[in-house]
Amino acid sequence: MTYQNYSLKQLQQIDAAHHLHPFTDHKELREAGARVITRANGPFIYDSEGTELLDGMAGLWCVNIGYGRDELAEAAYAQMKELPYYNSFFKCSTPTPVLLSKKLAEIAPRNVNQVFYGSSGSEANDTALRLVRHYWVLEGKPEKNRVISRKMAYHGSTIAGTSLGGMDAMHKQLNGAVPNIVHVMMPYAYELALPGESDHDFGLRAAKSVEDAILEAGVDKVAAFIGEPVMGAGGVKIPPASYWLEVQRICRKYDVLLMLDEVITGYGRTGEWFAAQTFGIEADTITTAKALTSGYQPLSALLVGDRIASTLVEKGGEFNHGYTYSGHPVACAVALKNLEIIEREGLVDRVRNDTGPYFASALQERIAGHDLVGEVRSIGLMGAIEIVKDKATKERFLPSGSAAVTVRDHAIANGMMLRATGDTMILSPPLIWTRDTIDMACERIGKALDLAQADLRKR
Ligand code: PXG
Repeated sequence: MTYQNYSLKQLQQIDAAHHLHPFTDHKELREAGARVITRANGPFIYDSEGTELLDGMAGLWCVNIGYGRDELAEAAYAQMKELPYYNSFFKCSTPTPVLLSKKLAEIAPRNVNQVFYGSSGSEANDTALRLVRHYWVLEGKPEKNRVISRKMAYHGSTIAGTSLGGMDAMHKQLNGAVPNIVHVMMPYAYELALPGESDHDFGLRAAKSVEDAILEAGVDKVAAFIGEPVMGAGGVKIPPASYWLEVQRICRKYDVLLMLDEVITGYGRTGEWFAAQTFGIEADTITTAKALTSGYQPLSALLVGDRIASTLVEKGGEFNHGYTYSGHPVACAVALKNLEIIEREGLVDRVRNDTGPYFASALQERIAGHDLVGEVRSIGLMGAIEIVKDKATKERFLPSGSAAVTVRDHAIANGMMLRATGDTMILSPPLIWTRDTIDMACERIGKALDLAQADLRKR
């Protein structure tokens, strides 16, 4: 490819001159220059200088089957030659979204049998919000339009995604959120559990905040509750087992729809196809994207439960919503092949029975004891490491978030791509990781923690 004619410095200069990156302080990036990733294979990514990094984040929570899969490239190529694009508006369809919808209905929880496509998680959540509100209008209850979400939730970066999400910094720049969305506490025991409160009781208390919000708004006003089964960008916050069952009970009691955002947890990450299955709950909508194609193509699928779908079909009328690329034939062909590979290689079972439990014990045994680590936690192949100044008091380093960045920088310098969010290190690797890859990651992270500790002591 022609980029090889450019030096890193040239690429960085052109990048700085013309490319506005997402979630970036542009002045800072222009001073430092971007790291340019040029190729990848299996669990490894390589930058323009040939440096190999073990990718602890599966790209951005998405490359579940790892890099360098010829079969996905071939599926895209074949589909592009046969039919690169046609729309699914105006009573038309193309074969790959049809077949993908059937496949998704097979692997989704039993009450979910319909699919609406977009190209990103944000778009899918926009669809989900419009759909639940439309549902209540069709049911003759238009005043039931409030949606309850949670602080620190991440539901995307469009106006609807940001409004649904609970990130303060994003809300500050919104200058007018979508109305009638409220945010309750997150189920984050490490910081929010009361002294002596069991995980079980904390889960019930966090769920109670949903009930309180419903009662405060008035039962007749609440359309739905939305949540990531495990909060991702907010810091891999894994709720106690009591939480989701109780949230489901509350939603049913007050006839509030349950919307799950499985953009990160979908397609195997927690050791089931969907985290809804891991937590034993049923949802009315399940937002998915990312690992649906392992990130090889942009594609999202909003999985729609029977309750909403049957009203939509039976009460009729046009749902005035859709995207040019809804059901894109190439993206859907890639998704079909990706799901086939996940199945053929038994990756979901492997996470549940082997690598997930091994990952959990490796973090406990090799990372949790480090002086900088307040807590490790994981579910399937999704984990977090809390960075603290004092293990006993959970005191953090100041300024907030700086210590995690120090750890991350040492991790990258030692061949390990990790993400830092606030004071939390995050891991969400490809599901192809083996026990050996987990060992390699723990060794590199351990080294990064040691080096960071030496730096932080000097401060
Ligand atoms: N829901 C969830 C739960 C997500 O994690 C989205 C929706 C939006 O998807 P799109 O495809 O519109 O980006 C996401 C995306 C991070 C990070 O810093 C996480 C995401 C995106 C960008 C950065 O961890 N998640």
